[in-house]
Amino acid sequence: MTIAQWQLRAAFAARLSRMYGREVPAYTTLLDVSHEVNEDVLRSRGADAERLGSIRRVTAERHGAIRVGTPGELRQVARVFGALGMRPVGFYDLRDTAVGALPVVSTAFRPVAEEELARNPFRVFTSMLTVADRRFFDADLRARLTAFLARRELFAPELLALADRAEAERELPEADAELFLDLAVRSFELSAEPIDRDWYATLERVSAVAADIGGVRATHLNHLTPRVLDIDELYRRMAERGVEMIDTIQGPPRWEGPDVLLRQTSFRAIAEPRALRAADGTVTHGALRVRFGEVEARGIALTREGRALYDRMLALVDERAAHLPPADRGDVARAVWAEHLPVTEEGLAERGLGFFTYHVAQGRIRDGRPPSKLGALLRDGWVRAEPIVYEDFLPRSAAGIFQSNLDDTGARDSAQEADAYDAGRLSAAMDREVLDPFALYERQRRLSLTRVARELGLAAAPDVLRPGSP
Ligand code: OOG
Ligand code: NI
Repeated sequence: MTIAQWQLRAAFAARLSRMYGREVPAYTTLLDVSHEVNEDVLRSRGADAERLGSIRRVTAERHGAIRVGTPGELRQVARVFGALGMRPVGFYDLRDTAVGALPVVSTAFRPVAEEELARNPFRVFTSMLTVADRRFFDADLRARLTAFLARRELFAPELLALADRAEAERELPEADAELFLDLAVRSFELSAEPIDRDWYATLERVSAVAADIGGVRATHLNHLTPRVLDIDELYRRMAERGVEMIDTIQGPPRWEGPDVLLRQTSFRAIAEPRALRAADGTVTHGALRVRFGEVEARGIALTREGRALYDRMLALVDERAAHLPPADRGDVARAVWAEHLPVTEEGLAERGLGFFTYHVAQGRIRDGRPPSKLGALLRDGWVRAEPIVYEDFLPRSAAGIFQSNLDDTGARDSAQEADAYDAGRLSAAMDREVLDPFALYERQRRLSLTRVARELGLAAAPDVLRPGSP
């Protein structure tokens, strides 16, 4: 018996979920409430509830978040996720967002092919400490941090060897698969090893995130996030159960039009018992608040134009809400959205703001030859459009999720020059290309148009809709 790559990915996600449920019991509550909400939505909205993914996919869907210290560690993580058919997609710089400065840059590992996403869309938001950024770390701290990180080993050599094999062969024999999964899941458990209290505190003065990454000798899952079909309802029910949630739902507001991109919220980081070692060697039992539970609702992927509009709308909301109480922000956002964004999927497609795939409509009687233009094909019922779900993340929401769980914003010396971290630098560190999410959605759209042309016998694949095109 061999275990295929996608089965390894599904099994890894399921085991990680069981592990996190044991470590963070409130996560189990979050899962229970997510399931309840999803069932209720399915009952009340019927087939429409599955427009952005089958209930089977949505129920199993999770994203995790992990944090590593160095390019070398990132490269190893990429091998572990490579074994699971997950590739780095997107570059997120969290060092300068509107909601604060964090000493990390990130990418997300996920499957990219449509059929792989349908089998299991597990993804992991992965952040790397920007040790070389002088605004956060002065020369002395940088040297100590570099030495500390160089001495630790996050992944067993045996795990990495199995990972390379699984990636090359896209499967593993059952016994090897079992060993791989066991070692992989264990690499992300919270370590019981005592933490050097002074060293942790030194890094905490720069940023709690720096301490969480560089203050300990292992890595751990930071959170695991289920997907829910009604995040406002979930937020209400979690609060009802007495779980302390962060103040807001990040991302787009709730509004009357189609869901786009990603909405996320979380419960506050819980105090977890951790062993701390003092300078004199005595070990005491303290607690650290770093890990939490998050939940998300996914919407339609936006094109570059759509995304630019989203960013402009956010800036507009900031501007208009600046002098209002925080509770009014939602209403301001709804008003801005109503002014700028079409309220229907057709509107998003026609204005070139959202990504869709196109499919020959079945079972309708049509006369004559199909028109060549996409607008006419849709209007005359030859073709129907299906939204592409957003599979990625949002830098500002990510920073907001990080930030909302920190008590302290940390310290940064803005007089220093920022170090240039970009997608190319991450690609080089991993020796794997960080893929452009827009290009992936574009490819999916183009493939569907090529298929439509073939099935309808058109001379060429129709062009995508542009504002004002027939
Ligand atoms: C990652 C925070 C970002 C998301 O969903 O946007 C994130 C972290 O806290 O390590 O997971
Ligand atoms: Ni997350």
